[in-house]
Amino acid sequence: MKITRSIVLTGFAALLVTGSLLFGCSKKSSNPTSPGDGGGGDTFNTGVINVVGFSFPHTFSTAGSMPYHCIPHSPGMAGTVIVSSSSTVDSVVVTVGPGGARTFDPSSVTVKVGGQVRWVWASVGHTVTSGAPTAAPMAMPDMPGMSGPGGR
Ligand SMILES: [Cu+2]
Repeated sequence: MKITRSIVLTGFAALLVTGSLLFGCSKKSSNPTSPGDGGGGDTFNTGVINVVGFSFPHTFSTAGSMPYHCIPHSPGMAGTVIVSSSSTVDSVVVTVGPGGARTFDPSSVTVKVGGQVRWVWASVGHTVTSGAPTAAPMAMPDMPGMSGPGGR
């Protein structure tokens, strides 16, 4: 039956995709070069994580303001890591999707140069991806008042 075979293959493909995303994550975090991140030293992309409690640490070696986002919920789900030579913060934890919300909490954190940010997933279906959010994957109307510089 053509239809049955199609369903089976689709399910199998979904398993393969899920598996490769999960197992590919640790590789990416230790070797943070992924296409589309625009290069530079502090790039990362976890892929979609579907495990509550998943933990992704990243050490920031370059001072500056580092935007990041969640690909499926871009551009609304985004945050910033400020890496500052005047900071003394060694490490900080950011909760991903607290209570199922499409947010990072806190959305802006500051660490010292060489400091570590650890993201912990509180709900599933999110990525932590370096870089500013670009266009939404699906066409969405512009959100007035959300495009200016954030007053944090
Ligand atoms: Cu998300």
